[in-house]
Amino acid sequence: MSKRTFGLAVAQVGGIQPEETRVEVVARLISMMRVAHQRGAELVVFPELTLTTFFPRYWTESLQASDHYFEREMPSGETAPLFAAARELGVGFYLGYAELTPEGRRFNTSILVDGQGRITGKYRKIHLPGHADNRSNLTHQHLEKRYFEVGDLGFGVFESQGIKIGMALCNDRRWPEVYRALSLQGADLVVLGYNTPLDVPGWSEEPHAKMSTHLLSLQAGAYQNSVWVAAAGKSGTEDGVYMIGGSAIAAPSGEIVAKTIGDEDEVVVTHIDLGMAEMYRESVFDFAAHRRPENYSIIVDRVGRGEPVPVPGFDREA
Ligand code: CDV
Repeated sequence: MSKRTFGLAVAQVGGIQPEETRVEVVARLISMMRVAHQRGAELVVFPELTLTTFFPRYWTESLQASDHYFEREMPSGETAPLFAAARELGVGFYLGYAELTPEGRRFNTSILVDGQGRITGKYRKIHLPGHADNRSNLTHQHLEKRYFEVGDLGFGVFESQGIKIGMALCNDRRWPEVYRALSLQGADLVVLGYNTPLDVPGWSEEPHAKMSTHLLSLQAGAYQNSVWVAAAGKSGTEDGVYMIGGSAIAAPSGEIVAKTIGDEDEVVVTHIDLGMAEMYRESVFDFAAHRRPENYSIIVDRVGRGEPVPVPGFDREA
């Protein structure tokens, strides 16, 4: 097993209140990037929709009235200092933000930036949770299906800082297809940002289960696909809504090797061994030797749960 170490940080962001400015948020991100750099990080993962409060909790009659939550360019005047810090420190980053394209399309997006401040990867969120209609009886809503289109870039893996990095966003981490699509493209590491409110409309999971299903998703994705997974979230109270935090790094063994413990801005750094995945890729998860895609067509042919498919020799009507 060859040892290849890489300094990896997840930077959890404490709640961002509606009145906080981009300039203030970017300053917080830069100070976490400096801490990560001092501890030997080469790449820092920031959350989903990092630059603003999690605005899909608010109903809006007019999407245009919410354009101030969106970035029209990246970098912009307000985000340029983050790119400058990356160049100065030689540290790359992953950043989630709301994207408004020149054609007026809206996506929940993340970018990957290398240690020279160059954008080396981009992803637009595919699994958008929540609803599109106004549920005004709720104290807060989850309107990602109203604010964003389903991402149109697929699940991409990008060569950046000498490693292959797959990108995802938040709810994607709960779907096994995502990690498999990225691992099949040779990803060493999957990076993702998230916003997980404790109280999600229609999803009445016990508070302790919110954290365990979050971590379980990272661990299962890492183990079953022989990849490292790094996930950074918001934490603490944002405009009265508690976000669960628990930003973490999972190893190809499925173990959590680093995790935040607080509810404020917090950086954790680990020197991951990329070579550790090789043993898994060459044994139990040697995809080329053991996968049987001829039996997996139901996964792409069928979206929701349905009836059992016929099995030769078993007549269910009899
Ligand atoms: N922003 C998200 O995608 N949040 C979802 C849930 C909580 C709605 C998540 O899977 O964390």
